[in-house]
Amino acid sequence: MIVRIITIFPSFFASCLGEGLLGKAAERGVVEVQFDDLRGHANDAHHTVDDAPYGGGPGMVMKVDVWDRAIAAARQAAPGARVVLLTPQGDRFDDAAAVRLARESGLVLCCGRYEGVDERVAEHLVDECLSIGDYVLTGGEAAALVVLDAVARKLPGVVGRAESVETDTFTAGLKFPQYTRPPTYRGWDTPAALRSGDHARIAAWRQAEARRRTAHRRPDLAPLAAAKNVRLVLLERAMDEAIRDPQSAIAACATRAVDAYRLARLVVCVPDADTRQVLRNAHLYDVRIVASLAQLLARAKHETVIHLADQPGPGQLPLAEIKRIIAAAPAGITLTWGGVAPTGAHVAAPALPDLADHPLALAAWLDRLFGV
Ligand code: 6GU
Repeated sequence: MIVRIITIFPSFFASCLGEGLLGKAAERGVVEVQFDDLRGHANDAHHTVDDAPYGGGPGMVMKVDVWDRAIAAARQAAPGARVVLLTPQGDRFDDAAAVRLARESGLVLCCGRYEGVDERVAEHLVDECLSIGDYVLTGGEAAALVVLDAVARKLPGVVGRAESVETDTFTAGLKFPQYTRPPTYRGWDTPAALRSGDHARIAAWRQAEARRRTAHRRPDLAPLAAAKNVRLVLLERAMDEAIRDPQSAIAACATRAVDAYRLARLVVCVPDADTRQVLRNAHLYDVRIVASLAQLLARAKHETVIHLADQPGPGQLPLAEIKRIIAAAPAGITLTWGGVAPTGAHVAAPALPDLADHPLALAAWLDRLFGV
């Protein structure tokens, strides 16, 4: 990936790019970082890049024509690259944005300075504006470095084990705590579970700690973390309608919900073999197609199964209880909808009792469970 940084302070980046993972990534050619000094695009003897703001006020504003020339040169040097202006006025840069930008063939990071950049740069010249958080930096350089680091570690071959990236904080809520030798230091112990050598116990401890921590420190991320282990299974009745009409509200609602709440997967149960084949050939949904729920669960012994009920009935649990069950589940969670409750499943009371089996009821459930 080519990353071109347009800045009035190219030397700001020198030491960071020689060190650590970023340095290695550059060495191996996974990222090629280019610098362009914005002053080189000024058209006067003083290399002026800024001017007083229209309407008055303190400070200076970076000039649109200078940025125009610099960005045009960047687009020529890195064709197809995504051009980003770093500004506290931008959209929030987060882990999902890092994943998205890592798919680009190139990035142009435009570092704003002073009180701001002429608005026409944001409006007409760049592809998007990003901010790294709710605070004001003296310039976009530190932000560009943050973006470059976060994007680079999503590229294959930058972080040693792909697993480290998958278990990153934020992809799955906050991370579990880590310890290394000695086992006890000044009376501070390493948790016994981690020294047990029992892999299942270790995994369970880590998952529980990660969830507890996320819920406590970052409740805003908790639903996202919870949703990661959840697959949504549409049972026969839901599929009947979806098969009859692939544009049905059910199919659309389910596929979009899986994306929106970042559930692990959408699975559909289709008992009829011919219909299964038709669905597979049609590539209608980005889903797993199985003959029955039993087949799906046969390979997931520790799965917690929760059925979202269509009709009010005995033994159903309220939302708060279902949330607790999801938070405490030792392994993955299978949510079923659109049919008869599987034996042994926890049954959640209908989200919208009056709408019974309407797709809106499914949407309401998912939003209450996993909406932020
Ligand atoms: Cl991208 N630039 C500046 N100057 N300040 C910021 C920022 C960017 N993100 C947060 N604060």
